[in-house]
Amino acid sequence: MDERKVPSANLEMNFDGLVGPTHSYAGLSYGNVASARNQGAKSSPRRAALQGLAKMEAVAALGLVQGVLPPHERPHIPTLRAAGYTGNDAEMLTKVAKDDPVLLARVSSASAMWTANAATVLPSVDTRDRRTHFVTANLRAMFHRAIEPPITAGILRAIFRDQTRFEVHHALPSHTADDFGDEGAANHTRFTSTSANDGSFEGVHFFVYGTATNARRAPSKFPARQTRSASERVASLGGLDEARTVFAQQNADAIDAGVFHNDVIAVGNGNMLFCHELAFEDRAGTLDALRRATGGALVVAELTHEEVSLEDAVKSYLFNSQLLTLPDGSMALIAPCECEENPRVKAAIDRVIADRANPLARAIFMDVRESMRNGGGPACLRLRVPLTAHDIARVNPHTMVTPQKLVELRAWVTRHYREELAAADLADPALLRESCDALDELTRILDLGSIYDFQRATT
Ligand code: SUG
Repeated sequence: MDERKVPSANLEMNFDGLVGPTHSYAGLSYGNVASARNQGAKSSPRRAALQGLAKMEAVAALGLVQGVLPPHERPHIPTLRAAGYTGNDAEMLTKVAKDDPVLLARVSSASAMWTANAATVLPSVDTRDRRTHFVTANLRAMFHRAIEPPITAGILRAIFRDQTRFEVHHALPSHTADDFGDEGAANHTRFTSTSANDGSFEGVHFFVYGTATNARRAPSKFPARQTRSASERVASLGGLDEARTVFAQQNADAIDAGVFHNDVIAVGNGNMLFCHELAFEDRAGTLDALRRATGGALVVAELTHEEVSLEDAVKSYLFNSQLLTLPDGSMALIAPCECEENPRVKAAIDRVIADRANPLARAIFMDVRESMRNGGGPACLRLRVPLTAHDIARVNPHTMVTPQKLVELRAWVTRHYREELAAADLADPALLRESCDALDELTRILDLGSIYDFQRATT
């Protein structure tokens, strides 16, 4: 086996989504300003995937355990069939491109790359049955994302196979506009009482929602994607201790400014919360509740609107940085390179690093521009899985990023991915064939078995 030795310490794993071969800019996410701004631009699937791999390599080089989640099959032919399209694949693609190009863009989106929206992860130390629970997100707010959950659940089951240690739940049911809207870990943060963040330390679970039946206010322009009812169901599925669970409403004005998930305005890790003063509807009450739940351990680094405006925060995606605990117990911020280019944002990062009251010791700037143009920064691209040493040995080892795996994955991307993609290319049956060939090979590289519909089709 080529994989690295199983680490002996208890660890948090970061699983990044590998960008898929149909990565494109279709303006599909209302309320996500980058997605709207870049609608119709040409994309580079190859560059996007290589940028993602470089980020994985950088995190692994810090001494952390990095994993990878595969793309979903796109264009998603089963969704077209369910919508009444008939004939062979090429005929269906031609017809939908003519009739309904938006539907074609939706079933082609590579949005599964943003694995912070794949699921909410509840580590074994915090759950009633002492197993790690994954609650697959239903992503019901956007059509192109609402088709992700069944494939996501299948992928998670192929990685976390040992049911005595892991449970992968189906997505929450969602049948009307006001029931459980769940966007996964992007609206969930787990705090501990020190900078240690792995699955052996008890956590406080912080759920942030955009809307609730008794919400103080609602956004007036853009949709609130996460509902409080969904967050409560997620907590309940894991049997979390109520005394260690905090629910808070997102600031409605922030949603209207383009903060469509909490991870666009706040990031937490271990005992540190890094956020904007306009993150929560009830700022003081939320911070108090978190301080109480963590027994006073929480360290808050907060930026005022004066220091960094909401607009700059959304443009630079400062708070969509990964806040990581390094092996020496200090923390690093993996930030988008757009943050380094904005003098106000860069100055704010430098100020927080210089402040000895918090554990942040350094920032590393990464170029993930292809993903950023769709509103996906470093933190959107990863799902955190806090594990114990015992359980990390039960994770499918072929999904762990090693130097050798990186060589293999880079060669795979270079072999299969197009350098450039325009909207019209999504109807090209050759793109579908190329994608299926690539994904089929990837399931062997990552030892995932047959996770895709096209691999299981009998006709
Ligand atoms: O759901 N963008 C994604 C970005 C998700 C970011 N995730 C987190 N914040 N955790 C979304 O809005 C745009 C696709 C397009 O327009 O082609 C998109 O789906």
